[in-house]
Amino acid sequence: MSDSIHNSYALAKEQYAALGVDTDKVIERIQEVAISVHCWQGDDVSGFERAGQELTGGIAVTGNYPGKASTPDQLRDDAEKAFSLIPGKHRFNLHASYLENNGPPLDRDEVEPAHFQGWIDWAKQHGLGLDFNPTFYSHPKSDDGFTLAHPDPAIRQFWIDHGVRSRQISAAIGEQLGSPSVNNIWVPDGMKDMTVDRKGPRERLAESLDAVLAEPIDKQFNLDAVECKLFGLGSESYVVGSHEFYLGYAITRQTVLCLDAGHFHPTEVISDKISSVLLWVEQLLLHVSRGIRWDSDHVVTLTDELQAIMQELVRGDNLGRVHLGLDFFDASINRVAAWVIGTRCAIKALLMAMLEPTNMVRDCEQNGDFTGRLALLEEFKTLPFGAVWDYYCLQTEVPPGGRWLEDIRQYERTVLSLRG
Ligand code: RNT
Ligand code: ZN
Repeated sequence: MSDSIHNSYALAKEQYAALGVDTDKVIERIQEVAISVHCWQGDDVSGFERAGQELTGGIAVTGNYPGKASTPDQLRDDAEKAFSLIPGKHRFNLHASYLENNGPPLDRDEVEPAHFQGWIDWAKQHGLGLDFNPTFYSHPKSDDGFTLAHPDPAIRQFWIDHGVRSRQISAAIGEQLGSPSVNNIWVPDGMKDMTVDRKGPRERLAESLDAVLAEPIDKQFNLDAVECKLFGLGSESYVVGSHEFYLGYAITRQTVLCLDAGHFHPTEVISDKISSVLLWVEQLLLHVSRGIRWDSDHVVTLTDELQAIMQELVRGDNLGRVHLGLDFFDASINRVAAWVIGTRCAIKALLMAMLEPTNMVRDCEQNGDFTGRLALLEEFKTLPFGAVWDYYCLQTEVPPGGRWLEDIRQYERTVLSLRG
């Protein structure tokens, strides 16, 4: 098997070289790109605050595949399994609700770096980076559908305090791991039906965010990001943190802007937004996801849009300014496999983009030869990209092709199926 992969790679390398693409260099380059793998696919966005906590905030997980992680150790085991089947060195993206608290129950406005030390030590041990998110949902104080924009100043203050503490945790993570942690703020605030006062909540959200971000923190340790959304379940008519809201906020406050692929109108794509917003904000965070009808969070697959996103990052030379994160949750399939499928697809799309003989089509475009551009772009689709992917997997000691699935099945038999 490994012989045939080497042989196929040698042929592919020649074919790409004839088009001016150095596949060895691409394989070197792609290893520098870390994907921030979201913890919440592993346990249906449950977290470890309380058993049986209901998921709220306008997001929903469907399915009841057995074997879900219900402790931090189980989630780490599952993540390690997933990472062992994904080429490259990556990051793990935590939510505040994934704390480890051995003391008396504490509320969101009391979380501290100490509650994440287990995660930090684990990340260090495995050479992973970590990112962070304050958790503004699944909590009694978010049950009205409002958090940072809540009309009650006391509730607003509670969530501001949570935001402040989350930033401090994120900074502690970044400092200990020697790599800035992106702290992404997403709030579910919005209304189900016709909203008369659309301005007030937005003014309050801006003011609360300013309070959350007031403390100066070194960007070496923590990077603040804000995430917009068009609608959620129960916030169909009005979302306070819309795209326009956060675009303006990120520009004026110089934060990172987060674009989630599932957070726009179904015909609207984030791939076309990247080159525009990068003119005005310094850095982007992408939540790579796959929206289907009402759901913004299906497992990422190798779609046209995923390829278009990665093409934008590579063609536009934007990788240095974009943090690549994943955001999906599916409980109807093996959750560890979901991580592997989504992350491998993201990396595959990136590899495809890096292998593209872009200069050839760029020349066509610049010369007004749109026939040539279309013809070549279609021809590129059947270049032997799969041979390079398999070789890359082999080089990084993860299973090429579909062989990782047997590993997952084995893990399901020996670990997941034994969980209560
Ligand atoms: C929700 C946002 C947000 C969440 C995570 C769990 O619509 O996409 O990013 O998915 O924070
Ligand atoms: Zn998201």
